[in-house]
Amino acid sequence: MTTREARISRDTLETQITVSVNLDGTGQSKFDTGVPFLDHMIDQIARHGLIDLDIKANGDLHIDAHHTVEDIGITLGQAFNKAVGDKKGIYRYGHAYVPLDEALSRVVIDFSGRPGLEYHVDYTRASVGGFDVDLFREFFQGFVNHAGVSLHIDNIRGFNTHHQAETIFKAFGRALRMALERDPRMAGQMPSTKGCL
Ligand SMILES: [Mn+2]
Repeated sequence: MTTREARISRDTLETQITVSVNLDGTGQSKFDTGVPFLDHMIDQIARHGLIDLDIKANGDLHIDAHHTVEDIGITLGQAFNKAVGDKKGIYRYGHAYVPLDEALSRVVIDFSGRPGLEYHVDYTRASVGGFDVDLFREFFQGFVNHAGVSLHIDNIRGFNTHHQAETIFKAFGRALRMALERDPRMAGQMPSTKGCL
């Protein structure tokens, strides 16, 4: 069984980012992004997705975290797209509901090859620990555009913003894991009647 790994570097005048991903990992993660709350959230993807992640980012944080967060989403999407390869034998669809105390989120993903984001989240506060939570939409839009996935994110309830965000990222990790797992009954076939994704 081949290991699905990729390493992508992306340089612009605003950010320099390197992402390494192993979809068949154990949840090991290493971050050096300068945005601690984002690190805490992406850590949930690694842990609950059993995906190894190593992310280094050097962004224009003297302006704000916008470019860095968006570009990490883009680079992570590119790394996933490369690592997942031809998608033969995977479940393709994944979904998860994750609670954290009062908060509950649902994430549904399809490795369709077509980018699409439905993002339905009303944060009760605009920021957590100095992090503007509206940037999470930019993160997911960047990921979706470059991973080529349909992604539906709904925060169903919650009043603590940290909990709202954390349930989204945990559910995202779980949904990724389900979608990317190899289905033994598929026996390496393409999970599409089109023959390609
Ligand atoms: Mn937390």
